[in-house]
Amino acid sequence: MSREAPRDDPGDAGLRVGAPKEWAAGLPGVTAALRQAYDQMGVRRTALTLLRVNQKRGFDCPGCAWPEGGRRHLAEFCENGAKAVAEEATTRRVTRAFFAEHDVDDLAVRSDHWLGQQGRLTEPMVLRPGSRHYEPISWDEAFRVAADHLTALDSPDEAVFYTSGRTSNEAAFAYQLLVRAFGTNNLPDCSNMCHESSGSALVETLGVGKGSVLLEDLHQADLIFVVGQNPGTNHPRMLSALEEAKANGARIVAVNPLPEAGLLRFKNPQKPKGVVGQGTGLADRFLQIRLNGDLALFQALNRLLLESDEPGAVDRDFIAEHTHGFAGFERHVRDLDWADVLAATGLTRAEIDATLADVLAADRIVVCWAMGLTQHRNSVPTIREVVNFLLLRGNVGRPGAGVCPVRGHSNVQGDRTMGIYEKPAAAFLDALAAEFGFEPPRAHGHDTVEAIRAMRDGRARVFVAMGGNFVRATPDSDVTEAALRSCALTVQVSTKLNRSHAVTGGTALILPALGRTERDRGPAGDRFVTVEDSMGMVHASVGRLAPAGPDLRSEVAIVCGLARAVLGSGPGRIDWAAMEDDYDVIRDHVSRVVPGFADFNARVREPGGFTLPHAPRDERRFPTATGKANLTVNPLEVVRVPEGRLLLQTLRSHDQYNTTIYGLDDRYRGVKAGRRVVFVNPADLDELGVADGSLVDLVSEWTDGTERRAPAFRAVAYPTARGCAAAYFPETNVLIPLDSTADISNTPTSKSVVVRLEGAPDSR
Ligand SMILES: Nc1nc2c(c(=O)[nH]1)N[C@H]1C(S)=C(S)[C@@H](COP(=O)(O)OP(=O)(O)OC[C@H]3O[C@@H](n4cnc5c(=O)[nH]c(N)nc54)[C@H](O)[C@@H]3O)O[C@H]1N2
Ligand SMILES: Nc1nc2c(c(=O)[nH]1)N[C@H]1C(S)=C(S)[C@@H](COP(=O)(O)OP(=O)(O)OC[C@H]3O[C@@H](n4cnc5c(=O)[nH]c(N)nc54)[C@H](O)[C@@H]3O)O[C@H]1N2
Ligand SMILES: [Mo]
Repeated sequence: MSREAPRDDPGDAGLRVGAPKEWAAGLPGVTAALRQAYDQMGVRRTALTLLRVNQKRGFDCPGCAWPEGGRRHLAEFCENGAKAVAEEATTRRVTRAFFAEHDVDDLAVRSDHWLGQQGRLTEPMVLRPGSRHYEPISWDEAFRVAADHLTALDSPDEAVFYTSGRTSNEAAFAYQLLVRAFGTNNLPDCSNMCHESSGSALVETLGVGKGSVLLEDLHQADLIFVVGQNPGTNHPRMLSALEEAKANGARIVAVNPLPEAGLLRFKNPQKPKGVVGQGTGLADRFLQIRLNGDLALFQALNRLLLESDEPGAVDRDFIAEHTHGFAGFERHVRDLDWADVLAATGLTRAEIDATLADVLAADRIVVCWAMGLTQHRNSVPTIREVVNFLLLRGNVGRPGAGVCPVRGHSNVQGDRTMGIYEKPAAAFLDALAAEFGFEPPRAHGHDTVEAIRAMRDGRARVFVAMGGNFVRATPDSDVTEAALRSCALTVQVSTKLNRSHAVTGGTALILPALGRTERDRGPAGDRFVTVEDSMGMVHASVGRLAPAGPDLRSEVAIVCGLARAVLGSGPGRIDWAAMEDDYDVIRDHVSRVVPGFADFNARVREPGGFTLPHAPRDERRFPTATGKANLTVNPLEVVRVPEGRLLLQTLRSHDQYNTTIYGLDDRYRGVKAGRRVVFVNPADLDELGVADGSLVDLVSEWTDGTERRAPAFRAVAYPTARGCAAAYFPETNVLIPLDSTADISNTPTSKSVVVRLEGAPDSR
């Protein structure tokens, strides 16, 4: 089933594995980033570009969604932010000559790394039925090709419109408007694979699907849990906030199967002593939990809090005034079985008791989390239990306390706020109808997994992606690729080449977009866009670099051009040309459709932008079904992995951005020049009879009896929790069954895949 090794991939011939690091950033972080940046864009452009990241009149870092904070240092330096910028601001180009040289079959056997290294896409390209080469096409003709396919469908629901999380608010709003005016809610997005579980759990329990803390809250907290998150790699600027919290006296508890470098110790490259000295020890307590043990851990803490004699262990006033469901919750938690807790977490009772002592000593608690909590079958109940934990001590809606789901893509939160959602609220659709004078579709659309099923089964025939790399980011790669190939048309609005350009429908379009770093010239001067960070701050992003080519268009312009071709003059009152020429027009529409955006155009021009309202945070008001914060009952089901099997998580190396592979090292984990590694506890390797360093196939086993194989991984003895393994995505996405998703959120279970290791001596 699986592809042969890509031709131009150096493979793992040079793979070396050393000891993992115990600290993050410092001088090696600076040099690693600058090396990458010089390589992609030369010295002068590097200096010009990196100085503009996250500055008041600069562009928003395309790296992650961590907020900038009030005082933006000149070049708040972040290694992986710098790499994300270099990847976009590269001087390398993919031209028509490139596509003449490489046909799609050639591109389809290249590695993700090789594809990304070819540089920026520069002009619209089309792959016509029967042809194997992309050829140039004018923008107008490209829009016509797309429009012809879309309007030929039997129903608008046969089209799917994906969005990745870098798309600006303005482009996202225009895009969802186009899709709904066309007549469908098929708006899956990367969120479906990312923080959907957080949104589902938070809407139900607190009434708002977003985090309830601001940066100041983190600085003021007494106790911060960092659960299922690797900030040293994925949110490096968060380490500065943790450092500041520590300086103010906070304790930090890291909950993770892996001893991630950034959690243990941080050398702030911003401070001279961080470059040469010992840095700051971050985590005061490291709970090396088993994969998927977090529901058990938080439920155990909740039980201990309920049983504690300590005055104020439970905030009874808060419970009485602001919550609903306490009695049922208490009954359930008091029945918790300690043997289950210890089996699920792999922790000792002493570790849990010591953590309880941290909790009791803290007045203000924040829990931060990312993909380690969201990508399991029971992710929604797990996050609900985290909410229970915070509610028990009144840790929502007051300074220094709250929920902090740390978002991934830099504008993934904003895209959802703008209406990129397959299950839009009736109120949002009503507002859209009133503003534009047409009746949007009401039936819910496909999320990411449902979209793949629809394409697989022939119920969807046109696929359009606003950014991202759908075939690589999604699970069950072989199934997904076949689904995409069965489409009549696939359209990718992209900045860089990736595998989604090589796995195509009968006709395929590549529409090259301006990136965030680039100047966006309009008829009335330069245009800017806006983004929302992980803490609900909305601010402007202004590109300054010369565009990668004269033919690039902004995402907004692409949406508006496509809309005119598809919709003609209907429906309702939508002036696509006005929106395209002047993004203020879009922002005015947003100000009337999306709550919290009144006076959008004026407020976003204020330095630093503005913060969106958040009822639980601002007024301790919980807009849930009960009108209170809901305490929930979450049954603990311990995942029992069969004998001889491991539970595999698929995660990011230090040298990648999702499916974009910057390089082949994972510095903090001691891996150099290779990605096909599987980290396993040495005691498990012993028990399985697999030698450290040997080659194995990863074989996943699904409940329906099917198996999936990812060949030729190097087994690496690594200090992960017992029974658990880790390997990088996207190479391992082939192992994740399409039907293996989280209850309620339908997020693929990328962090719990049952696998066995099979010796494969001849597979290279
Ligand atoms: N440089 C860089 N930055 C990025 C990205 C990138 O790829 N590169 N991606 C962006 C995106 S879209 C996202 S969503 C975020 C992702 O940010 P993260 O969530 O930090 O990313 P992952 O690499 O998936 O790491 C998951 C972490 O959770 C731990 N973990 C896994 N399973 C469990 C579990 O069951 N319990 C607990 N307690 N821990 C667990 C893993 O050991 C690992 O430390 O980062 C964003 N920022
Ligand atoms: N096994 C496994 N699978 C996972 C995950 C995991 O942890 N494990 N994580 C999941 C998560 S959290 C996420 S968010 C998804 C990510 O899924 P996606 O968002 O679909 O994937 P990315 O790799 O971020 O997309 C990279 C591509 O986006 C395009 N791009 C970059 N910037 C821009 C821009 O400004 N505009 C436009 N139009 N295009 C741009 C480039 O062409 C680039 O090749 O993957 C998910 N998949
Ligand atoms: Mo993400």
